[in-house]
Parts: sequence; structure tokens; C-alpha cells
Amino acid sequence: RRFPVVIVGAGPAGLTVGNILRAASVDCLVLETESRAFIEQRPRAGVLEEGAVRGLERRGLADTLLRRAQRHTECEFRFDGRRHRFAYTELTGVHHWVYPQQFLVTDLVREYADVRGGEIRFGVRDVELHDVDGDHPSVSYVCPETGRREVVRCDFVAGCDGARGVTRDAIPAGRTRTSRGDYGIGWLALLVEAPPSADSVVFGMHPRGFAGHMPRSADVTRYYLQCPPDDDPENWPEDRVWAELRERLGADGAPPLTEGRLIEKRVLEMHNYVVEPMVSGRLLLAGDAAHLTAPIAAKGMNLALHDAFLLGDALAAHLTKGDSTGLDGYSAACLERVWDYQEFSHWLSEVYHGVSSGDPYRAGTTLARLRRVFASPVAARAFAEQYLGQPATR
Ligand code: RFL
Repeated sequence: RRFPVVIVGAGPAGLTVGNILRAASVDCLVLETESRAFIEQRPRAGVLEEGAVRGLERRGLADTLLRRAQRHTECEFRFDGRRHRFAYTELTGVHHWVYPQQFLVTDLVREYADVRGGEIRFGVRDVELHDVDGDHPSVSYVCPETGRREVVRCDFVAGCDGARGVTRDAIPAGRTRTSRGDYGIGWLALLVEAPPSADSVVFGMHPRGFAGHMPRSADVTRYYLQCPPDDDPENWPEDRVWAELRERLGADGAPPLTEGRLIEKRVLEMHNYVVEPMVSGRLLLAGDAAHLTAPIAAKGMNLALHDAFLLGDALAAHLTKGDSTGLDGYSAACLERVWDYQEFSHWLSEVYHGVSSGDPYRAGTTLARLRRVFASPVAARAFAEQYLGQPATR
């Protein structure tokens, strides 16, 4: 079969590109290795920037989100045993939106497949890309029902298969450069079946290590605990998790933590990469396939959506009107935001981890950074602007 566009990966990036193409009546095929039930339940991110929400809304993809997501106006830093509220919406008029990634993926799959009539194949195996540098690329995969390799010809391949996908590796050697940054730190990522312990996101900077509290929904809360990057989650029985969270998030007047069953416990390594350019021939990368930002600044899903807005619009303009301006500028437009967010993540990583570095000099400069955000209105505004992210490109 033949499709103008084959999209590899049904995450936030791939599904958004697919929805934009279907709205422009461009045929496309989405290939996904997992099942629909699996991707609709896979918990990951939860924070959406206003720019991402507005970008989805403009493309008719935010109806459920706007009804169900929580809007946050403040976050809280805890250090030196005290609570410091940071009211970013008061400063900027802009919110953070909390909407678990699996809810967004569920909305996007339903809209793409059930409403806009897009084709999607779940459970495919051994996806391979062919001739992406020529004019007639194709994608092949092993069909889960028949066990046979199917070949799909296309004009463009959108590589949206995340950090562990295969599309990035299909780029011929020497065409792109991959820059890497590694903070040498791990976070134990926890999901707890319990209501949030505070009304906002909380960041704890403590000599024992960073701890974070992120409300996800009325009955599920995410927590993070800094740990060695090669730590084993089995080293973290429930008692140790709660003792460490209480200690690192403790502050005068802080409400007690609402404990509950741990439903996820995994160690994430805090590392980053950026592939430049994000395009090679007729293969265009988007989201985590092109760049990874450690979850330090909650930027990954937002960057994936911004790439997808640009890529979907650019492919639609090219395929329906012959206008290739968007495609030509795609990589440069995405990378400007990507590097801006990478830099902020770097800055924030020092704020989160400097206090526990064991180096009193780094601890001193970290606390000075934090105090400045609360003492200087200009520093507060600058921080809020980066924390909340850039507006939608269009
Ligand atoms: P995804 O979501 O990984 O989707 C890629 C899809 O491709 C499929 N796939 C393949 N399909 C076909 N063929 C192959 N060979 C394939 N290989 C893989 C996968 O099954 C999957 O369905 O990438 P996308 O669309 O680029 O979206 C990126 C985001 O998912 C990611 O950046 C965020 O989850 C990162 N992140 C966070 N981002 C935020 O903006 N805010 C947050 O608060 C936040 N918290 C997080 C996070 C990531 C986390 N983990 C687990 C890495 C918290 C965590 C714990």
C-alpha cells in the first residue's frame, strides 16, 4: 500500500501529527509497537504548558483536556526548613496545566482513529525504514496477525518513536550530530495511589537529595527522590521511600504527606541529547526521537507537541498546497526552542541538586540562586517565563 505519510510511533508527537494531517484530508498510517490499551494507560508526564494547550485547542484537540485538566497557579520550593510559595500566574497571567500523559494519548487516539478516520496499526514488530534519502522511501514491519513483513511506500516518514525507537538510527552516518549531556544523577520516579499532599507542585532542596511532589489527579500523585543513577528500585522499600520523602520535603508548617500504595517505582537517569538537524532526506524526527530532556523541568511532552504542531502543519501545507516553507524551516524552528529548554533544564538541575552535591561552594551558590528568585522581582519574572515555557509558535 501507499500513504503520503507514515508516522512511526503513537505517542503525543505521532498522534498529533496524524490528527493534523487527517484534518487536512491527508492520508497517513501510524505504526505502533504496543497495543492501544497499553499506550492509553502508560503513565509518564503530566504538566502541559499553556502554549501546548493553546496549540492543541487551535487544532481541535483539546476539548476533553479543557474540561478535565487542573489549572495550577503556584508552585512551592522548600529549602532551609522553610516553605517558599512561587505564584507564577499572579506574575504572568499564565498557568500550568496538569493532565496525565495517558489521558492526552487516549484523547488523541480516539480523535485520530475513531473521529477523523485515520489508520493505525498496533503491535507491529521489527519496524525498518528504507531509502529515506531517496524520493521513494518506504517503511516495513512484521504484522502481528500474520507474522509476515509488510511494506508501505510513502512520500515522507515522521519519526515519532521516542527515545528508544528505530527511526533515528536509520539516518545515514555523518548526516546529523548528536550532542549529549549527562547530569550523573538518578531520580527514583514513584507513582502513589493517594491524593496529593499539597495543593501544588513542591520541590524540596535538601542536603540528602532532591525530592519532588507532583499532583497528577484526585487519587494519584507522582513523587521523585534523587538517587544514584545506577540505583536499583529494589533498594527502596516503602518504609524507606516514605521516610526519605518526609525528611526531604519537611518544612515548618508543611502539611503531612498522604501515604498510599506505590504503583510505580523506577530509576530514571537524568541525561539529555539533541539530534541536529532533525531531518535527513524524507525522514523528519519529532519529540523524544530527536531530543531528550531529563524530566527535571517537565519539558519533554511539551517539546514533543510543539515539534508535532510544526511538522503536521508543514507536511499538510506541502502535500495540499505545494508550499514547502514549513518543511524547509522545520528543524531550525524546533531546535531553537529545544536548546532554550535544554539550557533551562541545566540551570534548574543545579538548583535541585547543588544543595546535596557534598560541595559547600555549590550548595552556597545554589541557595543564592533560589533566594534571588524570591528577593528580586526581575529574577522572579525571568524564572516564571522559562518555567512556564514559550507561547505556541502558531
Ligand atoms: P513517546 O511518548 O515515547 O512515544 C513514542 C511511541 O513510539 C512507540 N515506539 C515505536 N513504534 C513503532 N516502531 C518502533 N520501533 C517503536 N519504538 C517505540 C512507543 O511505544 C511510543 O508509543 O514519545 P513522544 O511522542 O516524542 O513524546 C515524548 C514524551 O512522552 C516525553 O517527552 C515525556 O513523557 C517526558 N516526561 C515529561 N514531559 C513533560 O513535558 N512533563 C513532565 O512532567 C514529564 N514527566 C516524563 C515525565 C517522562 C518520564 N519517563 C518515564 C521517561 C515523567 C517520566 C517518569
